[in-house]
Amino acid sequence: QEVHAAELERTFIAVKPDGVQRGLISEIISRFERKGYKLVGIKVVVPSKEFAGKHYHALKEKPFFNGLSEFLSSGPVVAMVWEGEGVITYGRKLIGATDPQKSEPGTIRGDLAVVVGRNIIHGSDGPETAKDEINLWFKPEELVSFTSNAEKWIY
Ligand code: FUP
Repeated sequence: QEVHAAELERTFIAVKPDGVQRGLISEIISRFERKGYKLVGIKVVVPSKEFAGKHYHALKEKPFFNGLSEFLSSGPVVAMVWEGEGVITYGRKLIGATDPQKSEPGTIRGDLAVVVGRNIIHGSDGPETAKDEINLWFKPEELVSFTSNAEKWIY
């Protein structure tokens, strides 16, 4: 096993309003936690439509942008930051393809969602967006840094 002194990778994950309404918060947290990733920030928020638009700013030219921003702001969202080796890329794997009709069984969207407009979860798609999204949703003091006892059995 290796000693990890360097800061571990972090990603932004959100359970969207549909996932919250359907009671899937713990199911989603479980999948990341059991994999071996570490939760370093979490809160429940109802984002404003303006805030949702900021979150999805890269999609502002898309025809579904308005509906998407409205949907994200339609109820409570569970905003999280997860940490661990490869968590950005592997987190996307756990989540599955954007369209749940195309997500593999075994993935969160594949197992738990049916249509693209209600795909229950968001995950940053790369290191830059991860940084931007974490900064958008969280203040630095809302995130913790700690070593869990399990870590020496994971790494
Ligand atoms: P993802 O990173 O998998 O969430 O996918 P995108 O960033 O491409 O899309 C963000 C969200 O837009 C999706 F989660 C759902 C919504 N969307 C639609 O509603 N219709 C589309 O055709 C594509 C995406």
